[in-house]
Amino acid sequence: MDKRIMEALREERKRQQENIELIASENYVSKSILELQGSIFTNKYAEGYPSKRYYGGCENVDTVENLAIEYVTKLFDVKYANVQPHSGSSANMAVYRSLLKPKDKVLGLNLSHGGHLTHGNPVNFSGMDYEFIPYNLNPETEMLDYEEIRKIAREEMPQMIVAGASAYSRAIDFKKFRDIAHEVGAYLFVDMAHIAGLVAASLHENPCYYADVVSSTTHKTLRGPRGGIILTNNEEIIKKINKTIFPGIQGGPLMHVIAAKAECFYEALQPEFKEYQKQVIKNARVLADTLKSAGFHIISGGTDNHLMLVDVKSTCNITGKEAEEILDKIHITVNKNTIPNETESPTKTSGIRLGTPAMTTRGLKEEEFRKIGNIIALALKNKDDEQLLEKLREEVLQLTLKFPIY
Ligand code: DSN
Repeated sequence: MDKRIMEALREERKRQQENIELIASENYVSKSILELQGSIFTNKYAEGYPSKRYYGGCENVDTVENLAIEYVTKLFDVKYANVQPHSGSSANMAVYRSLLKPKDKVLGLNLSHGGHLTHGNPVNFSGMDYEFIPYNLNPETEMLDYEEIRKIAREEMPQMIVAGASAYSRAIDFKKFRDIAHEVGAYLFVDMAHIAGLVAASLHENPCYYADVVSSTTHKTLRGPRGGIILTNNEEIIKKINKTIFPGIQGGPLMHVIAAKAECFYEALQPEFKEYQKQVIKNARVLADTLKSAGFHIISGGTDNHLMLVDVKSTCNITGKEAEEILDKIHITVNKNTIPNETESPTKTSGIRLGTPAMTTRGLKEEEFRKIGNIIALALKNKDDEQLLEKLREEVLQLTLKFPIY
């Protein structure tokens, strides 16, 4: 292997081992998933779908794609699945292109209120190709306001309503979304990327029971390889989705990733996965409570899922960017994040987003997360005390040493 690439790999292994990883969308995959993603399935071209390929020699990749479909439809109790999207963004693009015409009207959660770029942000293809109308969180509760969404839907009469978020810490009521969509004759599309693992473990309402179509990534709470999926109970919709994914927007599927997705869905069907997800939620509650006790404002007052959004500006008078950098110094990895009614630019922000899936995989429980909350609070409140930061850095290294990554 090239020496410089090998060196980067070595350094990344060291970073992942030594750091407390709190990015809510990251996780550590199993050794089996790592092995499959790095396997010889990467050598194979397989344009098309199982038994309908444009290349010979597809008998083994057909097996893994069929297994991925079998396991994922069982996991989410849904009839049809496309497991080929290379990412969440390409899954979402396929959904829009299958069900909408350019310039159709769509409702989506505002990015700075917890939405995602592909839910209609003006700098993203979704905001350019369709007329997205953003909805916001309620200014008082900092939670989704279903009456307000209904009001906007009635005024705008969109062709589609998108539900789902990247930085929203509360349970989402998909039934309410479905009722609103029905009322105005719109498709309901749920992007469950962040909460897919919780849904798989029956710890969050399953959007497949309510939405016309559901997309997800496979690498967040679901703890699989990086990639996307699309699910639906509607035969006409899956036919359109399949055509849009291939030959519409993608060529050859990444068969090594699909093999790893199959393993991910298999792992998520095991009883241990539910125990893992229960611990993810318990750990998030402890972390949020610890930070609240230290005086931090948690957006919406707490969390029902795997993440929380912390307003660092109102407590410590620092930006999210500064908070990210301070925590980086002591080996805690987080991401700056806009908060509702943001006053800073997206490159600075007033908040940070924290999630528990990755460190829960490493075996951390409530006691460790209480400790992490206290370390974060001390570091952010004493950002210029180099001696204290050094002591906290040592504490983090001692903690991560006890929980090896592989
Ligand atoms: N960028 C991802 C996240 O961190 O939530 C969403 O795609």
